[in-house]
Amino acid sequence: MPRHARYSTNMRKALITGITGQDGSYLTEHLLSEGYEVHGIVRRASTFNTDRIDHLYVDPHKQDARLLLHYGDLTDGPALRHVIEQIQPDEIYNLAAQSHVAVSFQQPEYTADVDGVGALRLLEAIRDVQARTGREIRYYQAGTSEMFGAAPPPQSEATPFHPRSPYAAAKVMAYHLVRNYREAYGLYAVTGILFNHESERRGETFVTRKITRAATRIKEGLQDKLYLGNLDAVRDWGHAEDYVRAMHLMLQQDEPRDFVVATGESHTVREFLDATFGLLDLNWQDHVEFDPRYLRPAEVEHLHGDATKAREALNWAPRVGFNELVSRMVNHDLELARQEKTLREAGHTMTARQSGDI
Ligand code: NAP
Ligand code: F7E
Repeated sequence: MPRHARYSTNMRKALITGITGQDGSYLTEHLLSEGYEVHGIVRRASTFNTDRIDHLYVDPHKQDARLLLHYGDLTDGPALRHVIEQIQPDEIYNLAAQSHVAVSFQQPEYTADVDGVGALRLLEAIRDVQARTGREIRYYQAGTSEMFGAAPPPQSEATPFHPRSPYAAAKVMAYHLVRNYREAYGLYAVTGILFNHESERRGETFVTRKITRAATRIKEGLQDKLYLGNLDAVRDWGHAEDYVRAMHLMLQQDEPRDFVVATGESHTVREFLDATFGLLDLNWQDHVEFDPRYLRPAEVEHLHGDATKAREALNWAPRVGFNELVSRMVNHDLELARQEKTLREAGHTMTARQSGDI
């Protein structure tokens, strides 16, 4: 974390909040490949939390370092403002969030502060810095299909929001703030309304990764049971690598506009189980048990996106379909399970939890 980093003058600069998350890591790869200097905000933690971007990290003392990290937190307005003043980025991608829907019922106030008010803190800082420097800072807000909640499918930009969790309500707040700052102050600020997107880097308590981690560990004899909640929920699952391309495209348009990003293909959690365990020649009914702890006080039953606007205006289309998504996650996690087994057989104590969830 350099206190006085050297910033080149003509290279486009992006600032990513949530850079250590699933999407942050893929977006960093994408922007570096597009020639950007990428800055990221990371939270201080007592353990390292940069696993997903460690492969991209270059010692900031080296002349060619184009990935630079800064400490900050979405709950700390002055620190965010300071980083924006210091970097003066061309683009800001606000991906930081308490992003787990079930957890948002347990930590509603914190979720609202980070996911809702956090966006406001960034927008206010952008407004001030932009007014003072006269240089435009474009802003991307990570919106979500959870904002549609109970609205019947298919959901598009025209579908009214009906949030079903504190997480979704906080994201609706951020959506309206973005729209308001666009209308009131002329900011180039947009919300991408992204449907579920997964990957080999997905957090292990989201249902897809929880399933692929458990199924592959079951295959290797490392665990026997997997505890889940509602198997009937329907989701439109894509691959995160595809979705970060859409984020970048949204900030390259002549006019700031919001877009839905989705595959247009939906499956139940049960079908995700079929696909995962099927690839491993296992029968999920022999291993999956119901645990009411994983039910939510209010559920989002059916998400199915209509991304026609993004396909037409951004020329964006997903490259990874459902079967490839599942097989990439399964192959990756099978390798992890095999490594774990080898270490275990060599007498090493492993720390992986049985269910990957609390
Ligand atoms: P993720 O893996 O959970 O990553 C969240 C990121 O936010 C992490 O870098 C996390 O830091 C950071 N963060 C959390 N609280 C913070 C705080 N108070 N201050 C600063 N940083 C904080 O989420 P994701 O799947 O990459 O999603 C990225 C964004 O898109 C999120 O805003 C999410 O709500 C939204 N979204 C996701 C999906 C999806 O299906 N993945 C769909 C629609 C929208 P640590 O690493 O330190 O925890
Ligand atoms: O749940 C059901 C659960 O936690 C999917 C976030 O990235 O996408 C994500 O939110 C479904 C739900 O994702 C378990 O009830 C059953 O119906 O993987 P999930 P999510 O809630 O859709 C949206 C678009 C975001 O914006 C969020 O940030 O699966 N389900 N059993 C379970 N879910 C979990 N996590 N764990 C279970 O044991």
